[in-house]
Amino acid sequence: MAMNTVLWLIGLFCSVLFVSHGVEASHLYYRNLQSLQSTSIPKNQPYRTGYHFQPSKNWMNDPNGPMVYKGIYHLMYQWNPLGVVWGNIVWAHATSTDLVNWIHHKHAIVTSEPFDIKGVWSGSTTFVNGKPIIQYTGIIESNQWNYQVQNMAVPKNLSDPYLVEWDKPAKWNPIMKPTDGVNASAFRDPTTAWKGPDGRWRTIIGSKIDRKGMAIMYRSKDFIHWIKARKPLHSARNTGMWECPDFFPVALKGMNGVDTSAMGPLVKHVMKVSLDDTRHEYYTVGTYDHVKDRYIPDQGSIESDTGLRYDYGKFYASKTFFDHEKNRRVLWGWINESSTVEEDTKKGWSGLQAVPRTLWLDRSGKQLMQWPVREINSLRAKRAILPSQVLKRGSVIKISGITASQADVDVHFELPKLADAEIMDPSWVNPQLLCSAKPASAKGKLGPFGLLVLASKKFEEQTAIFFRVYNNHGKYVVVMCSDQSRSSLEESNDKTTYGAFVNVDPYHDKLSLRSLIDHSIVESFGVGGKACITARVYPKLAVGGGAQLYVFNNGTQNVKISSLKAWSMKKAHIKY
Ligand code: DQQ
Repeated sequence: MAMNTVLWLIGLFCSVLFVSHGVEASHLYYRNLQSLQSTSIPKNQPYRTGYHFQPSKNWMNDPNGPMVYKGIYHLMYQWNPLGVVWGNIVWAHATSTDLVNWIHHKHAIVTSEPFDIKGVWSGSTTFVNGKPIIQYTGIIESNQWNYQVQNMAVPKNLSDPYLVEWDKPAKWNPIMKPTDGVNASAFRDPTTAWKGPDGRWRTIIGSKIDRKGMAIMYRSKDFIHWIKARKPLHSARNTGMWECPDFFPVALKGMNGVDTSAMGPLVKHVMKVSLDDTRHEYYTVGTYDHVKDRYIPDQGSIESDTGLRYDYGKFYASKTFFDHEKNRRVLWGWINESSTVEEDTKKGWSGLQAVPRTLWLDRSGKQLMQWPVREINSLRAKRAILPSQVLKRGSVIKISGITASQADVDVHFELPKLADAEIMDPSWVNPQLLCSAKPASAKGKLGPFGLLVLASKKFEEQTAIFFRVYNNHGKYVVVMCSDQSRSSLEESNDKTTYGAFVNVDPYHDKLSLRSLIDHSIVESFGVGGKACITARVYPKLAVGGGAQLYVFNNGTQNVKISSLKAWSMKKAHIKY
């Protein structure tokens, strides 16, 4: 039996084991692998990234407690110091002055006390009177599997901008226990807290009762003693366990972020949850009724992973923080591998963080917009420009002169003859299925047009990110696809195609596409950040100098490139 089949069976066995105990694991447990360091990590690492955040080795998952303190950005994250699969988790800690280059410090939080002896899981930072306080989930020793409580950690030395030392006050921890009928194995991931007009702090914890996902709310006067609210801030039927909830205000107008405690007529609120069952996230935009302490999503919101998502590809356990120094809200999200555990073991690492994104409310008030933080532009090096031109039907144009395996490309299209769009089939309600049924190779009328990235010289390998435009009873529907089906000659990887409808009127607006290409990751931002799709790919031929970049049009109608710029990207410095 092949090694990966064996590992898969072990994984399956483990999940079955936990389900039979009535407990759902948030990650697959590979008990026999979690402390098995990869021996002889290969020097040749074609899939390690140049400018995405990743640890030196081993497994990484959720971003934890991000913040900016005294001009220094902090990113902590769930890390396994001993293996390439989930397990032995600590809070690894890195800091940066620009969100691009990072220096690691000693682990911020590790298991040590009765209140976290079995695990230090995800959590967030809140500024309380200017002082950062972390709240995180501890796993305690118990007959019950994965018994979860919430703890706090405070900096030992507030004059150290790197906040290297953290204290977990035994006097106060745990600060929240799963009392009152709360499911102890479904009680985790405290959010950044906010202060209500009554001066009391509020925080929420992800949970569920049967299949009803919920955000349990706690209140506190002093940030030490917390009292559970009778009702959750919000819940939704049939969504399963809510991991890593995030709840924050966004300004009604403009791109600036606002403090997590901001409320009133100038803001809307956003609730994001990560669904353990599907490993997808969704968010809604709505109103926070601070008198009743309830969140009410706007009418028409879809509360499942068919609703709005930050990212329609790989992106999970995300978390925002308010960057008070630059007045923006910044989003971090974990991107896992699409390769087998066997491959991860060979390369010696697993998991990346997406490039941090600035996030704000779209002018429509109905959805969020996202864009890579502007600091990423500082890595732009050699530039290639394609002059404005018609991209004829059936054409493929090469973009030369840059490092196509580590690049940033931004293209804007104009559509001269919208009337020729294909008629939308009313059964196409799921964009991902539509994109899978119509890959880049399937000719259309207005589209597919977009980028071919990480393409090999003879196109045996290629990842295509593209648009198709349809006519739906006189209204235009735009779908954005990321087609990984031909991304690698290697068969064992997950090559799922992703798709998203983009809420845009191509009659008035240009269809733009920016892709951050980084060896094994392609992060794409459609129409200024209205729809984002992140994919992991593992080409065999399109690596290093073997990778090519193209713009293509496989529709029967010409489209116009109004501008195309691409840059080689320099390497970010990450010190371990
Ligand atoms: N990962 C953490 C949990 C969280 C999950 C454990 C989400 O706290 O629910 O590593 O990926």
